[in-house]
Amino acid sequence: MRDEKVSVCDATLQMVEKSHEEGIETVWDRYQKQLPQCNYGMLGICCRNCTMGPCRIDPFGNGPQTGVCGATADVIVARNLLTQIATGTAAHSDHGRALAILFLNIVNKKAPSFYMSDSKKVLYLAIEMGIPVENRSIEKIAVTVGTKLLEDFGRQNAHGGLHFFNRAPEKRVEIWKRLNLLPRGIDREVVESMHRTHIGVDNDAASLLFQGIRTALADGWAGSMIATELSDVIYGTPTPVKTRVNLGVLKEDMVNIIVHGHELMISEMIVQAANDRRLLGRAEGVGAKGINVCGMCCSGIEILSRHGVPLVGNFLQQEFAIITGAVEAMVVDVQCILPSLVPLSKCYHTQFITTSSIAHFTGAMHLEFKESNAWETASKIVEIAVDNFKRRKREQVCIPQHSMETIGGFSTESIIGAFGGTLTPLVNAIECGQIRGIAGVVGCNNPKIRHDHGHLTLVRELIRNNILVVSTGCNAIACAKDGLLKTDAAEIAGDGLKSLCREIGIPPVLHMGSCVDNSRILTFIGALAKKLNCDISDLPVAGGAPEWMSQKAVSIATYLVGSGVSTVLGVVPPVLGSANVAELLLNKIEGFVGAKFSVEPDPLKAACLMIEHIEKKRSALFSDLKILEMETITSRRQDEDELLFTND
Ligand code: NFS
Repeated sequence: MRDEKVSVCDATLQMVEKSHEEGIETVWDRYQKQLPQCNYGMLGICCRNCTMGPCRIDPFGNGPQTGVCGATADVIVARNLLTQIATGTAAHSDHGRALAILFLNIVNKKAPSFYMSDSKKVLYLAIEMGIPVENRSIEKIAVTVGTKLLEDFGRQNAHGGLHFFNRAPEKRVEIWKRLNLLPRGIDREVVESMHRTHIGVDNDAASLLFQGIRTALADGWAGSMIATELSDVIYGTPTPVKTRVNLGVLKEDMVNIIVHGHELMISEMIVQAANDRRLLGRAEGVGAKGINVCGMCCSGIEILSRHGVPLVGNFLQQEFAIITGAVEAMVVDVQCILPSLVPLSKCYHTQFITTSSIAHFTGAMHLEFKESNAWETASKIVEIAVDNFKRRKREQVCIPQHSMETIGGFSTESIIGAFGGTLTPLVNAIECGQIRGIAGVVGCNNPKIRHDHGHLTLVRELIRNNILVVSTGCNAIACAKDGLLKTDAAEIAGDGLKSLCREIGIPPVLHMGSCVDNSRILTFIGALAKKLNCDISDLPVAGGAPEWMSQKAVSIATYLVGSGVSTVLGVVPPVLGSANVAELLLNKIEGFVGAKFSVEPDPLKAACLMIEHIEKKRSALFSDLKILEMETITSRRQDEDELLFTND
């Protein structure tokens, strides 16, 4: 029997059924086995930072109210949250550092398989960073750009300034300066956060939380932004591109290779190797009609945005791709890769291959990817996948016939380009009430929430209420599978947004890339605030993360709030064990940074919160504006859980 409760995605449900028939354990089975989950952990009031513990606080006030060292619930909760933010920032920023090093190696001719795809962007970056460009070769300019961006990781004080913070409007920078929130260097903030969480260092919840904001800002406006900008320079700045999404992009008669994770170096090279004549000939030799490279999660988004490579699915679909029985190789790098994929692959013929020096999985084949051996390693991986086609167990193969056409590739540049090279039409559309404003909806899947239901319910309600949605990461994949990233999805938008989409020729939900590319959203709203000569917190914008789960998501939500964007979370973060921390995050913080967190597991109610916030900001920003009626909840449609379009 199909367990409809776990997902709204038909392809996924079909594979859940297959997993049950074949006796395969997946993420939802493991989640059930964990229930009931530890309440101390959920409230954030357990500490195992030192070996006087582990300690826990009694939330009912009957037992201990401090750890052995004397740390209160406030300190323990804030310290745990800071650790999550530092981890998320480290993950995004290490990705950025890898790209900065690769970029310098490319311009210094030490990475022979790579080249600069967008040298115009190098020039723009140089001008933006105040680097002289007159009478200098692009190579020399590029070396200075790369060196200066790499320096942002090791910078020791805020006075030198991290390079992209000037993309924020002056009013925002003033707030950061006043609150001492300007990060000094990316690595410095992560290290200092870890230092502060050591036993007996920072024992004040507010102090810990403000360090969390400063660290997260170093992620959004520096580590992630460097990653995005240099990905564009090396691999090309995305422009709108059509492709297909969902498990149905796997091909029964071809060698299927999935690239999964977050970095581009390996996935780009595998895409190239899969077009190599020798390897195509080899595929023919084993009876395959070709080599089908597909993406998963953010690696998939990166190659989708740049080359239109089909995408298999989002975070909770990674196991089900293997369960189709049709995947010859699952090639992974870093982040969001379930360790369960190793034993799962062994139940099928799939070769699970790890490629990163920092991400080893016990029992996996490891082929380390380096700049110096990129082409050789990619070719070897494709060769292994091709040869593995012969081992495919035909009786195990079942590919759901669900895939959806989608449009990706909306970089900040291409969105502004779509509006004719200026933000004026967008501002006019908001001022005259054609649309209310903009929502950034982002984040993961989480087995605590019905797969994709939070994403789709929230996004549909927003566009129905004339809010343009920009989306990244696993939210964008959910929207893509549902057809919301096609231009004809404007049909279910409110009349104003529908007419704007038709005029401009865009979908009502714009796919801005991977999670690291949330920095594109920051760049975009920074430019919008400058255009309107206001702070980001004055803009009619809001953030939403209905199904978030990772530490990176904690960092993203924190830098959005720290940048002035109020953000609604669909999963309760582990902070409720401290009334003071919860009060600070849900209310008091607004008095400092002009934005706050909200928690609302019901996606329709979350939409209401976002719409009300956006409308409040819009009316404060423009006088004489047309007030738009809300169409939320009361307009809840009977078919809210059905897919918008039938898969074609
Ligand atoms: Ni983002 Fe990409 Fe997805 Fe969540 Fe993971 S894949 S970086 S963290 S799960 S959105």
